[in-house]
Amino acid sequence: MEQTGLNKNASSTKAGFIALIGRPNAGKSTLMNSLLGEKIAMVSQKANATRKRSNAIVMHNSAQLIFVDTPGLHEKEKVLNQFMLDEALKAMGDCDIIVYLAPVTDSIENYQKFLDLNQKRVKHIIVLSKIDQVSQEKLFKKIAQYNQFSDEFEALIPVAVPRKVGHTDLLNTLEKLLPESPYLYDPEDLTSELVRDIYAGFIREAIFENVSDEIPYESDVFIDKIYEEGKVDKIYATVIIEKESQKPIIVGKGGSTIKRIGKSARQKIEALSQKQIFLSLEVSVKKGWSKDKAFLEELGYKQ
Ligand SMILES: Nc1nc2c(ncn2[C@@H]2O[C@H](COP(=O)(O)OP(=O)(O)OP(=O)(O)O)[C@@H](O)[C@H]2O)c(=O)[nH]1
Ligand SMILES: [Mg+2]
Repeated sequence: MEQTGLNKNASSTKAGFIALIGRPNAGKSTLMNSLLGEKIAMVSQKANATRKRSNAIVMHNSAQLIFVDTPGLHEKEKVLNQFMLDEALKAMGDCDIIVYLAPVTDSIENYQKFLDLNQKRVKHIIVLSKIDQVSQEKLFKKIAQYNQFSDEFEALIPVAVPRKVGHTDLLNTLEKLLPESPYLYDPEDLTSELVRDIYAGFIREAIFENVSDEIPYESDVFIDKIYEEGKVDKIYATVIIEKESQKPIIVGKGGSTIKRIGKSARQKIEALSQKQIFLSLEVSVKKGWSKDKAFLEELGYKQ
């Protein structure tokens, strides 16, 4: 049956929220982008890239799978880290199904910690990620370890994003587990996120790519304004950093680093929007921003 618009016939469709949960760097955001077939979430080789929940709406047969990407489960220290952990825990409690992602090289102890955190005992699937990085033998050994807990999970699916290994299997399994429901969003929508949040993520991704050490973790991005002028979308954004001493690093000699960040972010935004983009980046120092609750709310860290 062809679906057009919101489907009111609850008996023929399925829909629900699927939280992507796992340690930092497990590959949650990468998998969400890959299942959607569009890059909307920022990704990094460095851990603790994702800071707030975001979602991707994936249509599969007659099911609407709403994937919720979350910050990695990690030890808390700062206000921002506490926010990030709470985001993940809330997503776990609010969803229909959890996909617990663990790189195939990860220790099984982390899975046991996850089981303790899943206090509402929401149904979960294990996704063993990055299986392209190990031999078959190592993969089978790891599967055997997880299988000791087979009463706990609904399915275990090995996945590798580069060749989309395991994607159809994962979507089919999730479709079976989802409740019957009318669609919760327009099937044409890719996400319910605001464009400004997606673009801020791409600018953060470009910062992660271009500056090392602590700056990616001690910075954030605020979109000041976005407007259309002729065929061009104009975006004005501010990069917030923690210390005056970080300014020359992020700006670079003659502005070279901030220009590189801007160019890379612009290309990522253009790839998604399919429009010509003008991006202007300012740098502003705000000491202690990641511990300032009111300012964090301004940046969109609201629960
Ligand atoms: N080889 C390989 N690399 C992968 C795969 N999936 C993700 N990666 C890489 O793993 C790194 C981390 O990916 P992310 O998607 O940012 O991980 P995350 O779980 O969202 O991390 P946080 O947001 O920090 O919690 C990136 O460099 C990805 O390119 C995979 O299937 N194979
Ligand atoms: Mg992420």
